[in-house]
Amino acid sequence: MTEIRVAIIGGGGFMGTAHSLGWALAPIAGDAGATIRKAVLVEATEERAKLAAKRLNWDDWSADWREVIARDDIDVIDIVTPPSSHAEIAIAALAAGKHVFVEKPIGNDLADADLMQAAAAKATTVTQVGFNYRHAAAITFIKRLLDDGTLGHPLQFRAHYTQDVGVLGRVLSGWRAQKGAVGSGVTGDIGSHIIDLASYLVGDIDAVTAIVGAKDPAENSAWLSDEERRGGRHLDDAALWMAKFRNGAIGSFAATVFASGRKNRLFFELECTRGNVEFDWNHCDEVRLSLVSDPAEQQGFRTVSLNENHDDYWWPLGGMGSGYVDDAALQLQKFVRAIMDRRPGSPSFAEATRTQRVIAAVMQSADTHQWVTVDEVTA
Ligand code: NAI
Ligand code: SOE
Repeated sequence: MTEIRVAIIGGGGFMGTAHSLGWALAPIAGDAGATIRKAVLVEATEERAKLAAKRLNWDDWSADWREVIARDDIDVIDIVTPPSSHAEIAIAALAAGKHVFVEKPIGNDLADADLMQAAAAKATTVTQVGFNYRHAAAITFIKRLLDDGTLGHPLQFRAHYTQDVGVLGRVLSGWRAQKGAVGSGVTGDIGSHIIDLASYLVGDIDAVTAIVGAKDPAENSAWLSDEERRGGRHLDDAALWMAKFRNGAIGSFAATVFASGRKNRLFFELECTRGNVEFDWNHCDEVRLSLVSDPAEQQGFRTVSLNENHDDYWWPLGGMGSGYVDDAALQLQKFVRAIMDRRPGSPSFAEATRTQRVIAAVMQSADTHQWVTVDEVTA
């Protein structure tokens, strides 16, 4: 069987742990079509690299990603550094003939994303971006209900991604918060996940109109004015936007880290001509479903429990529970299958660049107070 040899860049942080577990689990939990070697963990310093490689069970370590990309015993470069370094590392890795998996958002801004998409288009290797939630078994099920016509035509998508880290004064990694450092704001950081899900399930977003808020966490007050936000040091901490999809559907989105009590709540409902689905990541083994064709006396929502009859649910018995690590592994397993089949990963650099264009459109609309057509946004 083919062995895929992976090097992870930035492996000592939050996602380094999730991906290390994911790479280990992927070929065990289901058929990835190849075996996986966790070959090298790269970190910013030798000490961090050595410690993380030992803790997360990687064969080797390095503090120099360029040297690792040049090695001919590495097939995949897995980038889990902050977004500002994604473009430089990914473009170098593609030029060296490696398959590239990069965490979301694809880059820090649209200029990065455009360069990465162009590099991927020239390469013969496979790319994928870490929009992990689209791989959950519940999302695979909803996608099938859309593709086989059970739900009919999408009409309205409403999504929230809410967390409490801002209101608690807790920032996971410093790079997330500061303008001019490396952060991409709440729209890029968590809003990007609901844009990805909307694009995957409903289709391309055509235009948006948005309001965003930024806040000094030390101040017990409302959002800064647009002028203060644009001139200050804080990125967007909250965002609301409405969207028109190319296929005529409409949508609304909310993302904030100032939502007391919300622990990584990714929620959406999708109304369609023949039914309605509701998903909440905090209950990720369930889908709430209503079908117009249900008998009159049974109308309303039922809860579907994901089980062994659903694609991407990998236990042979429902009710065993799946979660964040399963999702990390599922996306890596699918990436390996894409490498074996020589087809683009899901989402590819091109799809994730479109998501980055929507993020840029949201920010442009918040600044101009106008509807913004996504295709007209340039870096
Ligand atoms: P983090 O700050 O916890 O980890 C980043 C690591 O990269 C740090 O250990 C840092 O030392 C290392 N690093 C930075 N520059 C480096 C360089 N030049 N060479 C080697 N290592 C370097 O950040 P976190 O939370 O792991 O985020 C990383 C990426 O993963 C971001 O793009 C973020 O948006 C994404 N992410 C995705 C999640 C998801 O659910 N899909 C969850 C959390 C983060
Ligand atoms: C932010 O707190 C964060 O870690 C995001 O960066 C991830 O993408 C999200 O899935 C969880 O929250």
